[in-house]
Amino acid sequence: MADSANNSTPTGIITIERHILMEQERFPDSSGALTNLLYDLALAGKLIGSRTTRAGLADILGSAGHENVQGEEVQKLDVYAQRTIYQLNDHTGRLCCMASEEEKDIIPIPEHYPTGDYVLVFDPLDGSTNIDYNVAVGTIFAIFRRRSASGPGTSVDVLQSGREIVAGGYMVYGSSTMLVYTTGHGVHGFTLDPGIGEFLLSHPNVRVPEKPKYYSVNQGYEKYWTEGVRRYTRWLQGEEGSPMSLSLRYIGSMVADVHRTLFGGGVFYYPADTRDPKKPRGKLRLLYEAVPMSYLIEQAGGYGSTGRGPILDVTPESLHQRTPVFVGNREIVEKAEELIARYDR
Ligand code: FBP
Repeated sequence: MADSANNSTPTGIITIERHILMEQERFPDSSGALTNLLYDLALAGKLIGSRTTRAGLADILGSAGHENVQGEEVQKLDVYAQRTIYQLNDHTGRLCCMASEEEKDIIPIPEHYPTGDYVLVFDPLDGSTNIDYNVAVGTIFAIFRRRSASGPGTSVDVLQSGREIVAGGYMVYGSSTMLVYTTGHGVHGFTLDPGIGEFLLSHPNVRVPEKPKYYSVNQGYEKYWTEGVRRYTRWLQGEEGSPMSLSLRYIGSMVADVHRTLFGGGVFYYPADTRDPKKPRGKLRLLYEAVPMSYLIEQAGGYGSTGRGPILDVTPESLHQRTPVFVGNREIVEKAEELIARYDR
């Protein structure tokens, strides 16, 4: 059996647990806390995944009847996903705090539980506007090492740039449930075998294909885009003397649109929207959407940009800070930066 230390593809049936353990071998002095944290996220993925597949049957569709800090209608499945991830991680002693798209403030570890060395930030259910239409949704997560010495975690521990990330990934609940993650040594994809309830390694060492296929954007907002973004879109469509002629695909769940970009090549972007002064920086959130997805794409040979520079270089000023997002094949994303720099002074 080949080991993962030299990044060669392990053979045989590789469960996520076995793979995470093999990754841990890279860090001889590791405490195993990160390993167990990733285990629990995989378990959360199985639990949430099983709910989404039965969504039409179980009383899990529709609104939970209140709004979240983003001003969005919270869906019942959002609540279930949020609670599941929180309850699997609040008592383990691995985390000093958490942060979620669904919670206004940093989520403390209950006082009667020990705190640990890691910070977990997550979007419990991404693409929630698609839940009722049986369209793929997902969970996105990023893990950082704490900065403060000990005790309850604070904003110092949470508001870290993407360069400090130690692990990132997502679960996509689509025609199958997949978990895709990285700890900085390549990107690996696992497919849930519902028959045995195990995530099995199905896509080792994922690389963004060199030949891009799709561009992915909500073109319904084109009238609100800047000149640079409009010209960029025409360039992707093969106009403006461009060698490109990509096909358009847009699901409206970032997880699903980035998953397709990671495996099919191309670019997913959600640019700044000049229509609503409240959304000068785009819609997607930096800490628990843009950073983990950029980290994954870059680990797979691609690039993640704000349109003006690397997303991983941005240090968040606030928990729910938004950012324009361009992720995909490096040269295609760099073209966005070039046209935005030229036309959107
Ligand atoms: P949440 O569902 O987690 O709030 O995420 C926001 C999101 O649904 C992304 O998944 C998706 O890329 C985007 O918003 C779709 O926005 P729009 O409907 O404006 O195209």
